Amino acid sequence: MVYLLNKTKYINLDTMDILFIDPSEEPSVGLMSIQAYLKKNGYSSKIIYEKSPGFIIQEIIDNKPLYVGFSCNTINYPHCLTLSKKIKSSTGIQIIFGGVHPSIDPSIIDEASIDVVCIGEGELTMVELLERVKKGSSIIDIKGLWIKEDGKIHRNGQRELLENLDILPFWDRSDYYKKFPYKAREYSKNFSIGRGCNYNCSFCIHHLFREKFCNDSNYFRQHSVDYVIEHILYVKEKWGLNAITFRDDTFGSNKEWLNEFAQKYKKYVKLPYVAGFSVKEVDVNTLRKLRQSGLVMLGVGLETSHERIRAGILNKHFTNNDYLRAVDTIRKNDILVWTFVLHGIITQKKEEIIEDILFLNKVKPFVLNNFFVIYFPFFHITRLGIDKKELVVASTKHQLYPGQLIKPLSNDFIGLCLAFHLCSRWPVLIPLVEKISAIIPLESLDYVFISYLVTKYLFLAKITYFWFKIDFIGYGRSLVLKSISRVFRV
Ligand code: B12
Ligand code: SF4
Repeated sequence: MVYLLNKTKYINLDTMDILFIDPSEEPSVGLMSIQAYLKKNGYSSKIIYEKSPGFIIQEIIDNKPLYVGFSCNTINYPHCLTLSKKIKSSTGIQIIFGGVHPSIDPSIIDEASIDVVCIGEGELTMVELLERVKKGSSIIDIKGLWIKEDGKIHRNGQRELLENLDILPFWDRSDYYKKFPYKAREYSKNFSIGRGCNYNCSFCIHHLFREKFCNDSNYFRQHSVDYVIEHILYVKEKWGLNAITFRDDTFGSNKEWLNEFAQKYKKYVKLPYVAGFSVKEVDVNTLRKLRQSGLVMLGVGLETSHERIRAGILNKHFTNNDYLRAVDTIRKNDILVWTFVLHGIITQKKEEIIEDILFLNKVKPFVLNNFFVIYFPFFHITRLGIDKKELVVASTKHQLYPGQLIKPLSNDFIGLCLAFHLCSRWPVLIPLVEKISAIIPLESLDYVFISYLVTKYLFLAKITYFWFKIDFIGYGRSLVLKSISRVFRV
């Protein structure tokens, strides 16, 4: 197989088509899906999980790919850009950017080190790109791509969203597990049942994607139940599996689908699993069936106990009573409650954080994840915050990405959020936390990161305790195997 010269320094002979770079801690599911689809269509690719430019450049020299592809969100985009500059200057290879951030801001094509930007879903687009390159035909009008050629930028329209997700092969996890063998031995592995979401919360990506890619009717899509079950069985056979975490935005959207899923999952898989519903999707009949099939913990987002903020700012429409009813239904079905709370929402005051603490004290979820809102560029909440003049540029030291906007918060506000778990367990601590935090300059610390670490490690501790409780031997075994393979890299 001889490839064309494609404006790089290489003429590729029997080599790789694309080398993908994923510099994040958590693997990009999107890349794993593109890699699988490329393989299915006869194209070769590899995903490397690396941050070091030296390593990446050596991989390029060894594999001589046609393209290098980066997958990035807004937070890791600056790092990907720096890497792309180094790669470009030392190899001259063609570089593609794709993922959440390039999809919402394709103007990054103006960067000299970026040759192609993929907007939206990448599977069909990448296959078309490689097909055309190999045939030697022009690539400048491929849907879903912005392409730079001879100094001119071709801004093509969007590609339609995939209608039938079942045409996609299962995610290709092999490069990830090769690089991190201990991850293959983790007790619970991630799966997904579809793409998109039926809601438009202002702090989440979906309202932007919906505006950009489609009309409402085709945005939320699901795999067939059989596809999901087969994916699970495939992973179980290949790498082993003890429990499942469904990473979907809204697992609970389609009741008919869930009924079929509950039956087949119980029959063919029967492993404990964790999933997330939106509050209004919680209903007793569905939960009963899901519980019988293996559902052990269900996530429901509260975000704030303030109906005014929830509806008016976050665009989430349910009442506190709806939420309490949902929690009650989950508990009655012997399922654990996992919930999410947001801090630093525009217009939110310290007194409202205290009310959130007291509300959560009533709810007593098994797991509580609390985060500060990240005001991502273009998101509706960010536009609202700018209009209301509530946001300022974060200090350079604490920016998650250049120019990040934040809502300025007082010390005692931040203190209450950092001690949110403690205070919601023992509200009597509230005055003490307020007093202590008023005298510590918390706003000069990286409190977003600190709160992220607190919530992440508390979550890990709870989930570890939980898996131990339901499967002492299985979880213990997977923990030992994981530790051994982490140490010896086997
Ligand atoms: C599941 C999920 C996670 C999982 C797994 C993440 C992962 N890396 O896949 C976990 C829980 C680990 C996670 C963590 C985080 N997440 Co998250 N996550 C999601 C969620 C809900 C779904 C992602 C997904 O699986 N999509 C389905 C796949 C198929 O789509 P995709 O990844 O976009 O990939 C397609 C295209 O983008 C494109 N594509 C992607 N990469 C490339 C590369 C090339 C070269 C090409 C050509 C195309 C291409 O093709 C793919 C296939 O069609 C999204 C919301 C959403 N729906 O996007 C948020 C989301 C991506 N997460 C977000 C954030 C902020 C985070 C965290 C930073 C949170 C935190 N504070 O820790 C971390 C970052 C971790 C990391 N470094 O990746 C934000 C990103 C916002 C932004 N502007 O960047 C989102 C959009 C949620 C939101 N707030 O709206 N996340
Ligand atoms: S329901 Fe969840 S996934 Fe859907 S838009 Fe709201 S926050 Fe995003």
